[in-house]
Amino acid sequence: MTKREFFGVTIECVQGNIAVQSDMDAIVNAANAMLRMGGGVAGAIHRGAGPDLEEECRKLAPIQPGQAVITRAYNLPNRYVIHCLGPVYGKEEPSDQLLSCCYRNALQLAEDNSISSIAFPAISTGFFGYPLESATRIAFQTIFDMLPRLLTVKHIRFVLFNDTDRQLYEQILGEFAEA
Ligand code: AR6
Repeated sequence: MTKREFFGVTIECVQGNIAVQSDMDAIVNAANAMLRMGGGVAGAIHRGAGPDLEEECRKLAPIQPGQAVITRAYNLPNRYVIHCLGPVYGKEEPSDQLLSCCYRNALQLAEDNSISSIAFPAISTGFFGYPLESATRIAFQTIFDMLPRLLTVKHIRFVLFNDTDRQLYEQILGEFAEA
């Protein structure tokens, strides 16, 4: 696990479960439009948070691809959950811009809520079918564009479900770091 610092912000890529990141203020959900439980990341987050999360989400749904909304985290070990609706690859276009909006809007919500640490999953790369490598480049490009303007966010963690995905993230982060 490598931690790197850019513009005073620590960025790291770890293998694990997004629902057990107890040292992070906020975790990001790869949500569905209705902000319901679902599978993958959304399933893990809603199971960890308990039914009160769906109750709060009900008032905020539906959301559009690229949009992000924030809720409390209930039984999860975090203060907030930021729910992003990623694009369905090849269907919701332009997919790259919509995916970029997810990362930008999530980070903006983090700043608006004085959040200092935030963990992201690889939005859209599971059920929504986005190829991992292009999705990873979009995630880093968007975040690197915002880094110089971040005031409250000091720690960004990418949580990848398996070690192959984590290695790809590390490799692409290395390319951005050298650019
Ligand atoms: N922690 C970290 N990463 C995970 C976890 C976990 N617990 N579970 C899966 N991943 P997905 P999407 C990885 O499908 O593509 C849901 O049913 C997974 O390997 O959760 O945006 C919602 O309800 C993949 O790389 O999100 C929506 O309907 C990545 O996280 C839809 O799926 C995202 O996978 C959203 O699809």
